[in-house]
Amino acid sequence: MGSTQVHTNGQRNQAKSNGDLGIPPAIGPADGGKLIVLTAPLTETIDHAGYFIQMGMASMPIWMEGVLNRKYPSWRDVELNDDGSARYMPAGTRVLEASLQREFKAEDMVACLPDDLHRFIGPNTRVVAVSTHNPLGVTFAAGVYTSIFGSSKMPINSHYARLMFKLIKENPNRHNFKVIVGGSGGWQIIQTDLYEELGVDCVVEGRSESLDTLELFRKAIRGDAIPREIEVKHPTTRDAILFPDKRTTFGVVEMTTGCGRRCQFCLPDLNPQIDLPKEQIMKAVRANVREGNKQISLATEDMFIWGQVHTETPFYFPNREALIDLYTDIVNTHGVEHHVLSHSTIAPAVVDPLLIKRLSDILLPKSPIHLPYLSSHPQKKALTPLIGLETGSVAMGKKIMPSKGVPFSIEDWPSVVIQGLTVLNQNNWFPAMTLIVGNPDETDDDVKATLDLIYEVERRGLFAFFIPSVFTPLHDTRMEMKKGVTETMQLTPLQWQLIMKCWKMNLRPGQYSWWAPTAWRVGAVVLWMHKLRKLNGPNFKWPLFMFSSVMSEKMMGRMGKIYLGKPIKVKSRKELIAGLKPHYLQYLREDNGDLPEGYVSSPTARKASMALPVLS
Ligand code: B12
Ligand code: SF4
Repeated sequence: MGSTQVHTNGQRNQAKSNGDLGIPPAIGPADGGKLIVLTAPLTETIDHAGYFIQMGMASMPIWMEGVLNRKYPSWRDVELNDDGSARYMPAGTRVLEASLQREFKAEDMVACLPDDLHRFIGPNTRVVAVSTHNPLGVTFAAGVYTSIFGSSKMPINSHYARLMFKLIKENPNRHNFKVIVGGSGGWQIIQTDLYEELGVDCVVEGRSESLDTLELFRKAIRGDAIPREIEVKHPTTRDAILFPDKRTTFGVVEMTTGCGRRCQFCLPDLNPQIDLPKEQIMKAVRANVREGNKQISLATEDMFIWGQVHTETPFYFPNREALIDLYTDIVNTHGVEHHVLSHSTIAPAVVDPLLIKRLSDILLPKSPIHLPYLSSHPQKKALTPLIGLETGSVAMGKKIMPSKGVPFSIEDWPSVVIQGLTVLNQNNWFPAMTLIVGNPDETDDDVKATLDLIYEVERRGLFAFFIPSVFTPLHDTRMEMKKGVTETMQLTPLQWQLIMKCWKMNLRPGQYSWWAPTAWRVGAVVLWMHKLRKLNGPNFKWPLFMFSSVMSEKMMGRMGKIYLGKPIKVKSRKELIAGLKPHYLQYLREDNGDLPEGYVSSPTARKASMALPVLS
């Protein structure tokens, strides 16, 4: 390793996806192989076509792989080091590697792609450690789209994850080593009990930094029995989180863990709320560019809590100066050509609109995302963080996410979404917003309230990519035992309408040619006649017709086939602030305006506002 030469291989796994699983010849490596071999599915490792390619592969069924092949003919190309190890791996694999190197020698381990496993697994190998994000595609969003198209079990990513497991299982040295799986998707193997089929000995839930993880590897190497499932502790301090000194897929560098808003369905929120030290983040950024990465993305549940965790100010009032300082230093790091946002929440855009403006000034020039029909930036650049909308129903919000919009009350959630999106759009942020359809006990009124909000967004000319997914009770969350909709056949006409209305709105920027709307119309109806009609049942029919615009929504509404949405009363920012608990006012910044008459902000907030450099 350490070499800078790059190899590509456009043929990776291609033949296998056509059913011919070319297992490599049964010769082991000349040196007897590595003691520990780390790997991850090809489709979770590639990073050259942007986040959307991986998200697409998580949701599209394998029979649609040809579409991707045509759009990204070289998606299988990956860069290798001279010894055949992977040039970049998902951040989870890299942190695992760093964690193991506290105990085992670097030369005894390797991180490689599945197609290269045969180069490193030999008689010396005792552990094959797999990191996976979403191996079976049974998570939210991913599951629903494949099931709409017909095969809920085999998204493209899952197909490639299974190929990886097959390669490991059929390796001639399999009897000598244990297969240990970890990562955010490990729970899918536990829940589906696919240990035998995939050839997995143990699934680890939790972080690799844990001393229990090290002990597990020691046991496996000694040849002792290991448990099938083990839960290991999450570090509770900033310094206990490790940063790899190597290149990661998409240049992912951890920024925070946990969240703090306590949504009932959320898994990452169960982790301790930690914002990671700037020096460590910057070191990991430099390691990425040193190894040829041009892109950086900070992994977080909510970028806006960074710099405000366990301070005297509640975490939902962003630390403007700290965020500006961090992002400025990242995008100005020599070699960083692109920067992509990951997750955030929407209330901070209402709390501190000037922060959004300042961040746009810093981040837009390095954004690789262009949205020509939406962006007012001279080069049409845009920022697209992932933000949870989840529901437009206040009643449902109270049940599943009462603190989602703090400091604002969940009663004001629809107004917070509209005002937040207004600020974001003004600054060329066009977020991807997730929605949950089919929550436990969801009524028609809840779905109508969400549709009202979506129609309000449309009426106001605002834009977000709305990504509806069907409720999935994630393992270990506070809603683990709850049951919602389990098949697309069970969706009501209103739930289908919500899903199809979101997608119709998402396609707006792509329909500015004369032919696109017609192509969609014809394509959608033909697909419905041939396949979707049977799969998704009668409730799907009118929402699909609405999606394809075969007739106007008004007319379908008059015929009683769809719900047209009613205008909602949206509070202004000033009205939202007027409804805040009085002691919160001290944390708001005067330079954003809208404070109650005669209010004087606290010395700290005032000082900070004055100290801020003006960037424009
Ligand atoms: C960056 C990111 C992405 C990126 C890049 C992913 C990549 N391949 O690098 C993109 C945008 C492409 C993406 C896509 C998706 N993502 Co994503 N993503 C994240 C995010 C923000 C960070 C992931 C990360 O790198 N974290 C940092 C590393 C260090 O953490 P880690 O991977 O968990 O690794 C630690 C442990 O898991 C463990 N570990 C990891 N591997 C191993 C292996 C062994 C053997 C052991 C012992 C331990 C171990 O140790 C590590 C730390 O020490 C997380 C949220 C989060 N904060 O984690 C969501 C998250 C993981 N994603 C999620 C989802 C749902 C998806 C999608 C399905 C979304 C969609 N519908 O399209 C897709 C699936 C993609 C696919 N290929 O199938 C969910 C997972 C839910 C779940 N548990 O099933 C999360 C938690 C977001 C959320 N809030 O719900 N994602
Ligand atoms: S805001 Fe997002 S990350 Fe935070 S608890 Fe809610 S769902 Fe989880």
